[in-house]
Amino acid sequence: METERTVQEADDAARYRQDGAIVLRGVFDAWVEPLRVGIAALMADPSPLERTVRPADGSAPFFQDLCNWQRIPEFEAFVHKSPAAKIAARLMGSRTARFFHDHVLVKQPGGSTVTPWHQDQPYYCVEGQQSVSFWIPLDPVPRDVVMECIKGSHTWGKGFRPMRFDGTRLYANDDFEVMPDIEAMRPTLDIAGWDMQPGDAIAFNFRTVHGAPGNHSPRARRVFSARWVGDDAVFAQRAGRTSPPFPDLGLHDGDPLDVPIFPVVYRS
Ligand SMILES: O=C(O)CCC(=O)C(=O)O
Repeated sequence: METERTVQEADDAARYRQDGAIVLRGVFDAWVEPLRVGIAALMADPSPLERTVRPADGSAPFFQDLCNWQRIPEFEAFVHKSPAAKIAARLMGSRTARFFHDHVLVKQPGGSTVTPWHQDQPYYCVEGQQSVSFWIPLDPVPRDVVMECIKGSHTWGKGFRPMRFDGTRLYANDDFEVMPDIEAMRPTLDIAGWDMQPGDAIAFNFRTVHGAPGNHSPRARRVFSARWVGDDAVFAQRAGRTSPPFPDLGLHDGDPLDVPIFPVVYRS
């Protein structure tokens, strides 16, 4: 039994490094209820980083908030006590797993907001190959509503221009490439997406190109996303305020991400 699990884990890690996105079934089952409680508390008292998109067509909003793990006890418990850090280290092939930040994304039923195709790394003040986000749904999410990931896109060797979800540029000037028309390229790409149950997770690299449709289902799509980096993570000075912003780190381009706000939670 133990051997079977070890083989499965090694297989997950190999596929993760090859595809840049995999699904993990049931790994956070025990955390579904606590994370639901945490999200309810957050939505009742959002942070200054909250940004809710209200679609022009009057359909339901897309609530987002970031970096709340230090004030929402259920999120803090997830960071320190769930298996996430250990799984992250294994998938990244890293000795350590350092927590980067949490992100809550709630698409209310019927909301038309599409999450545009993007890579996360250019939004962040971090560079490195070893990274993973766990996209953890707290409601059942069918394949036609779920976030999709382009397999292998983390190895394209490209950084795509970060855009705000309202279509404006995140940095006034930057050297990033414009994201190509992924929908037009769809037939030529290997795009992964899964039917998801609460407690499953999509694990994906910060360089993996991903996006999500609007929530045309009759139920909310509550997601808790937990983002981790590995041994090779360094601070990246971007051309403007990153998302999320970390204005007072006192780090320079290329410095290890070694500050208390990004704690090492797992070390093998
Ligand atoms: O949930 C979504 O709509 C998008 C999620 C996403 O872009 C992310 O977690 O990086």
